[in-house]
Amino acid sequence: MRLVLLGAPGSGKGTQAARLKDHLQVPHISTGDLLRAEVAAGTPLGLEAKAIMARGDLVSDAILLGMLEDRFSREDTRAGFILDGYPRNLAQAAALDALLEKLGAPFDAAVQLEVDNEQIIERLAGRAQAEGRADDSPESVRHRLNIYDQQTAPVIAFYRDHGQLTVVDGVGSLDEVFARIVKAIGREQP
Ligand code: B4P
Repeated sequence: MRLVLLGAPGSGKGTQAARLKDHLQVPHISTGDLLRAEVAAGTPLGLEAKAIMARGDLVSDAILLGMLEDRFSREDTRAGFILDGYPRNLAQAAALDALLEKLGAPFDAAVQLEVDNEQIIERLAGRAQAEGRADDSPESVRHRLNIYDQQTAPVIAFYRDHGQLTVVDGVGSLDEVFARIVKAIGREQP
């Protein structure tokens, strides 16, 4: 299963991907986690990304593509993958298509987790208190939601127009949302 997980910041992509990876037995590739690992390790890329991420802006497409090519060159992605946090704009969607075509493995499903902004703001405020992530400050969350509307919503529209999108209600308990996703992709059984 090659799954692309889409949705606004805080819609639960990372939360559900962590469960889906065990269910589907494929790696979870989170561009946010890859970037945070670079920041934590203090690499040149991480130093560049740190302030951009804290503001809630998108890190450059070139950096993201390089990271992704590197990750997809690893053997474990042959079995499939759950891609979380990418693509976030139309240029990234085109780059992903080209990358997967090169690997001879187009994605099977693009699932959008749909959650209203009020709930998102509430969730990220909760995470800001629990984990203190710099980009969960109210100012940064507002900015991330604006970027999502301007840059990522067109990706969703593009996949919808091409009949590649499945929309799943992302509001409810973790178990409820998980059950909806596996049903939507026809993988209730592992
Ligand atoms: P991400 O790491 O992708 O962060 P996110 O959008 O906040 O995460 P997600 O939707 O996965 O939310 P989560 O499950 O954690 O990106 C962070 C930054 O990295 C970006 O702003 C950008 O700077 C950079 N970046 C990443 N990818 C990039 C790209 N492709 N191009 C350029 N830049 C990129 O859930 C959030 C909270 O909700 C958690 O606290 C969770 O416990 C809670 N929650 C989840 N499901 C819930 C439910 N059903 N009910 C109640 N709470 C729930």
